[in-house]
Amino acid sequence: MTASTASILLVGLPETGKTNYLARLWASLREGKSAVTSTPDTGVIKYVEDAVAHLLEGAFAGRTTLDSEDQSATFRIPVRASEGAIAAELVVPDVNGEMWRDAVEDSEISQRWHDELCRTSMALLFVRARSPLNHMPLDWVVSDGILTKITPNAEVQSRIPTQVYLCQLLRFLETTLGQSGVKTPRRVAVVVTAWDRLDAQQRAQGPWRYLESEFPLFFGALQNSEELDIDAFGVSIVGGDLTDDPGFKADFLANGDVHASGYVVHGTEEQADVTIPIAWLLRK
Ligand SMILES: Nc1nc2c(ncn2[C@@H]2O[C@H](COP(=O)(O)OP(=O)(O)OP(=O)(O)O)[C@@H](O)[C@H]2O)c(=O)[nH]1
Ligand SMILES: [Mg+2]
Repeated sequence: MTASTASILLVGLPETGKTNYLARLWASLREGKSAVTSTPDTGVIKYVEDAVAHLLEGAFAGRTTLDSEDQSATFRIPVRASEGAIAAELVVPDVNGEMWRDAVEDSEISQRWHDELCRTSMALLFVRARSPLNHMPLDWVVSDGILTKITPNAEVQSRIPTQVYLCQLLRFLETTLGQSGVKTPRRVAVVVTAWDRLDAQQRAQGPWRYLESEFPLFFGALQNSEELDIDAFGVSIVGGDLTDDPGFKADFLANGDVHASGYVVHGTEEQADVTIPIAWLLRK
């Protein structure tokens, strides 16, 4: 990475859709017809290619097991948007979500990822719509203490609302992104994955409204962040659910083309191009 090249990191709690988005993104980057493209001379990147292979077989890619401290496993995919846009590199593979969850619970991020965030000025922050792991109720008696210091008590942890974790992840980004003198803008695209799982009314209202109703505390923190340039995106990587919707899966396998599937909602507008959140990060 040269000093003038920005990098983009994927950040999110377990099972929030990081790897599957990366797989779908990679399919588009490889095809070269989207708002963001990549130079294909990066060779065959097995990790992402394997994830794409799952999608082609009509299954979501599995959970990430890579050791987050294994630096040798990290590589960077150069990404480019329109003429004049910021050139950047996507840091892959995405770290598994346990690392981010532990960082919140310990109120501390490992040195290796702290340094990576400081060298990075942009991030995709993942939230998964209707994830069984989303813990919704905000219990102020518990959360109050957590916001000042995350408790090591397992019983209490299991009641920590997801939005409290999200607020802390946002705080990490605010305090680290671009801190080692990076000149490119400090930007965060909040990506709400599995957008296809929401009902028609929620989908029509767009990702900001979704965040406001499901995670009001996190929504407030995003709105009040003076330090970062933030926008929200709804993403469905293939346009439906390959796990719980056998009809959709059968149709996808019979007629689906991974490159023509999936969409992004920005504002309330739906667009077929899944690279849109990256294009937003890279805009001049
Ligand atoms: N319906 C639907 N489900 C999705 C979509 N994207 C992700 N998912 C679901 O989310 C699950 C988790 O996705 P992963 O990509 O493995 O999540 P991750 O953030 O990489 O998880 P870790 O590796 O554990 O950190 C998948 O197995 C799918 O069930 C989507 O666009 N639509
Ligand atoms: Mg993963």
